[in-house]
Amino acid sequence: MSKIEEKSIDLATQEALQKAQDENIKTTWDRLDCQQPQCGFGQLGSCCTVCNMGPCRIDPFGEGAQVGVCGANVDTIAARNLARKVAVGASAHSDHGRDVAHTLALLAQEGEHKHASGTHTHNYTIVDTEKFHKLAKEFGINPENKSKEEIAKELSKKLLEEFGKQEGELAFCQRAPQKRQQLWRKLGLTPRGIDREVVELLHTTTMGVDNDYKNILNTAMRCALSDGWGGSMIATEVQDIILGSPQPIRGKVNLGVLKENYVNIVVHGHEPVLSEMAVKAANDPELVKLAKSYGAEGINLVGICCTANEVLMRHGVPVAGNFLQQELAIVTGAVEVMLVDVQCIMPALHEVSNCFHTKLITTSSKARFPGVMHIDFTIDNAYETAKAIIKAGVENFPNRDKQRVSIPKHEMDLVAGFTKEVVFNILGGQYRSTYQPLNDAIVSGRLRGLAGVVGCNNPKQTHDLFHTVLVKELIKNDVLVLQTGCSAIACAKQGLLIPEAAKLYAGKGLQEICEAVGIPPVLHLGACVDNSRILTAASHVIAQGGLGEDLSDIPAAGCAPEWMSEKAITIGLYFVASGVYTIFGASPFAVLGSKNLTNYLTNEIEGVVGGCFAFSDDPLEMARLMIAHIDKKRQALKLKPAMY
Ligand code: SF4
Ligand code: MSK
Repeated sequence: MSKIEEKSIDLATQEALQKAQDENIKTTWDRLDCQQPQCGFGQLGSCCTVCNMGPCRIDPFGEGAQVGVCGANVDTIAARNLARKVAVGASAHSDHGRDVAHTLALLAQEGEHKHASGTHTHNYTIVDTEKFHKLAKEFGINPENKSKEEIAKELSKKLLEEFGKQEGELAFCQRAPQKRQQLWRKLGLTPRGIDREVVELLHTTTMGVDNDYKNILNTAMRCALSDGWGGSMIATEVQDIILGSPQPIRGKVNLGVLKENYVNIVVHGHEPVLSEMAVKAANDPELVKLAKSYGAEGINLVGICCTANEVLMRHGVPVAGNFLQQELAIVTGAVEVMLVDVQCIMPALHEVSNCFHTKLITTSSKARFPGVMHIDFTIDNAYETAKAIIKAGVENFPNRDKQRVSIPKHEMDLVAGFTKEVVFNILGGQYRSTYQPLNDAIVSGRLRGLAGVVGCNNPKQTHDLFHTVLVKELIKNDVLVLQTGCSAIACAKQGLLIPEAAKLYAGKGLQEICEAVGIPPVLHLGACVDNSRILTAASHVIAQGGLGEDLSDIPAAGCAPEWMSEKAITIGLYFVASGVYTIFGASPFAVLGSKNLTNYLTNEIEGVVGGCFAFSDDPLEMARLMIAHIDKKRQALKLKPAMY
């Protein structure tokens, strides 16, 4: 078993892990130890369970079986395995997008009901009217002389149709540069309907259908694009409309945001529709009064994972931690309720919460745990549900064992909320929103380029180490870093998401820019679905001019250094299919068993779509590779070398 300092670089995590160890509470790191050695066939992607003639596995040393019972070789098997993960990742993001679009539809219905009955029943409203009207126009709806309910009804119908469409092109593909759209059309990669692409990918990867690994990859890319330029983009856009578009906002991050004398409620998962109501309910005077009657000073709502990013971006709600800290928040002994929705919620939370007074409460009919309290959340009972959950937390406060409470004192400031619109405004000034200063900075070489660093944590790597080392190296070399998800939380904990970080860590060019406009050298763009913000921001960079005609021309690169989720693979593939050079960290997705597929993904595919993958288990090497790629793109554009 490795030492605690080898498990995480984060001091709060180390302290909480020590407490878990002292109290003999098992965490993900212990369970990883119990899994050793992990299956070599699984790691190489050369095991197939697609049909009941198997499971089959291909001998990597060329001595044993080289094909499965049906005759599938390792290229087919590895490509199918990868593709199925892409389908799952796309379905997770896109189902999230569907639920948010559905909320918009219900909002319209309830609004109509309100007009008819004169009563106010709904919990949600249109918060960002400007974005709402812009999006309506993008979908061919003229908002003039229409009530917001009428527009919401028409718009939600069109958005929901994006999921079930059988032909044509997803509407948001038109946001991509013309050249990229043409390439997708030429290659047959333009997604038609979101659900259709997921279903088709699953179909083609079943036994006895597609055996051409390159063709399987094409189908997978179309599916991944239906996530990035479809489901995820719908989630981001509609969340901004009904919950408000983020603005730069200060917040705090790490386990130290839990408060000893308060009722602590942790929201965890991905869909912000309920947690938005939880934020309101935590401030409900009736519930605050109740908390005080139990001896607490108030109610402290904090977040984990992407739900945390959502409520941070919109309300400045503190972030307790990223993926690998979910169990540790409970281990502090100070959490009354952990409210979970969907995705990235470890099944182990049930057992860990049973070691304390913490109530784990599930809220989605899609994500239930046996024996765990479930309070079903629906859009029309949103506020009541949130109140009931917060109340359960307040009533649980007296059950806390004060002797077992130990909250690590570590917390850090951060600034989040940098959407594509915000970057537009900040760079161009309020009256001249433009990306020109950003493009000029890249052209002049003051800024070397852009990097997206995203994704999860994985106990196979030292927690937060890769994110931090990589991002520090990038900003040192004048690369402006855009972040989402648990990666943003990792770097925030290390103090990289505050404007002051520019002086401490950034190269001279990036420092000058950050100081001129008052931004951190690392910009937090939101949750995992908000990777779609990176796509639209990059499209604006191209539209602004001077940096080529396609996304693949921009001096930019992406990386998921500590990834673990299938969703990360889908994100990686839609970035590659959009023309971005993308590195995956220590455990490359399981394709290495197939030399052909690995070569295709890391080499040949660049000639097809302009982007490709690289795999590395060294964060400094990742940075070097990304910077070399950025410099290659600068040369191709005939730009001067980086200034400093
Ligand atoms: Fe084996 Fe082929 Fe069935 Fe896969 S599809 S389990 S390789 S027989
Ligand atoms: S939450 S997908 S662990 S980034 Fe989006 Fe974090 Fe990865 Fe989940």
